[in-house]
Amino acid sequence: MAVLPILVAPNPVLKKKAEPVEKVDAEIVQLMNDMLDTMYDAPGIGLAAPQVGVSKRILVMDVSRDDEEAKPLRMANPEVIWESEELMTYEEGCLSFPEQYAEVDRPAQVKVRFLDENNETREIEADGLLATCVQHEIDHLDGVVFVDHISTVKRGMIMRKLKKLQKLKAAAE
Ligand code: GNR
Ligand code: NI
Repeated sequence: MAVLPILVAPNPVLKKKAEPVEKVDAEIVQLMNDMLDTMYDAPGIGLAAPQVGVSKRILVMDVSRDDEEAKPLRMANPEVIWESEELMTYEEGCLSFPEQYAEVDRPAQVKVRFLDENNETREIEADGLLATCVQHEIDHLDGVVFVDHISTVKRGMIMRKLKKLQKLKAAAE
């Protein structure tokens, strides 16, 4: 069990395109498990490796509700191989933008191909919250964050609020 520190924006690692994983070996699985510990601790429903300072194409998710059994997903090199024309609007948050939320439009359904924790290629079809979340996480692997999908004015407001909050937090330490 390892809870890793989560990077808060603005941070250059969050803006970088992450490197593909060559093979999902024991070291990568360990990182995926540490990322799940970090995500559950936060708590969040997804986490991408750049958010813990690792510029590799790895993400973890679990969108199960508190009253359901846990459904952790571990993905390396995920790719959207199909997306619906239909869009869905969701009020998104991000662990790298604490306490900030904004509505983002994304395809309502996607098919994603990835390497699982056994280094096997798998595909999933996602809709609802899972579709939103997996697109949010894959964005992180491309150096894209949810505020990149909203207006410049709204993004400016969020970045200002975030700076204020970080200042307050620093002063309280
Ligand atoms: O925990 C998270 N919740 C969330 C809510 C709506 C849309 C996307 C997300 S992902 C976020 C965790 C996170 O920052 N992942 O990168
Ligand atoms: Ni995020």
